[in-house]
Amino acid sequence: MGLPTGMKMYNSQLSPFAARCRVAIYAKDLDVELVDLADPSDETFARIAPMHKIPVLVDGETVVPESETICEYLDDKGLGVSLRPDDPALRARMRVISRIADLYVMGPMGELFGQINPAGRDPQLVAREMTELAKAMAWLEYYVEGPEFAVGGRLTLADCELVPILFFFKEIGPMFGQAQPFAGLPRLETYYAAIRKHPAAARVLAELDEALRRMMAG
Ligand SMILES: N[C@@H](CCC(=O)N[C@@H](CS)C(=O)NCC(=O)O)C(=O)O
Repeated sequence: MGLPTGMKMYNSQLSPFAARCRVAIYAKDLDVELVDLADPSDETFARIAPMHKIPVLVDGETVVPESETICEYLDDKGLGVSLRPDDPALRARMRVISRIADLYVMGPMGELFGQINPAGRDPQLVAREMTELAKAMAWLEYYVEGPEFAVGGRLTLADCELVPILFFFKEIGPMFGQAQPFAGLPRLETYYAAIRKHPAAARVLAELDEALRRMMAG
C-alpha cells in the first residue's frame, strides 16, 4: 500500500504516456487509483478531458492532462521521492531528453505502431518514420548520461519518459526488419539494460509487455 493521495488517473496499460506516469507513481510509491479507459471518446471522460487523451490525473478539483505535466505536478506536490535533479544544468538536461522524446520520438513511434499489422502496411511511410525515429534516437544517445540513469545518477523524470520509449523501440524495430534496434546506440543499450532493473521500471515494463502481447494476440 503506497502513500494515500486520493488521486485517480485515467490510464491505459499500453499507452507509453500513461506508462511514463506510472513509473513516476510507482517510484514515488503513491496510492493513485488507476482507471483503465479503453475508449478516450467516452462521454464522462470527455467532460473533464476535452483533448480526449490518456493519461489524465484527477486530484480533487484539479484535473491535469498531459503526461509530462502530470509527472511535474506529482513532483511539485512534494509526494514521495523527488524525481528532478536539484542542479539546474542537470534539470535542463532532463527536460531536453523529455522534449526530444515527446517532440521527435513519439510521433514516428506512433505512426509505426499503426503499421504493426503487415496487412495494409505502407512501406514508404514505414521507411520515412524509421528514418525519423533513428534520427531522434541518436539525439537521445547523445544526451543520455548513463550508465544506470538518464541524468544525475538517480531516477528522474527523464527515466520515467525513456522506459516506455525504449520498450517500444526494442519491440518495434524487429517488426520492421531491424533485428538489432540498438545498433549504433551503445549508451542507450547499456542504459536500458540497467534501468529496466529499477523496481518501478521493471513493474511498468512487465505491464507493457503483458498489454502488448494481449493486443498482438487480438
Ligand atoms: N501529449 C500527450 C499524448 C497523449 C496521447 O496521445 N494519448 C493517447 C494514448 S497513447 C490517446 O489518448 N489517444 C486518443 C486520441 O488521441 O484520441 C501526453 O503526453 O499525455
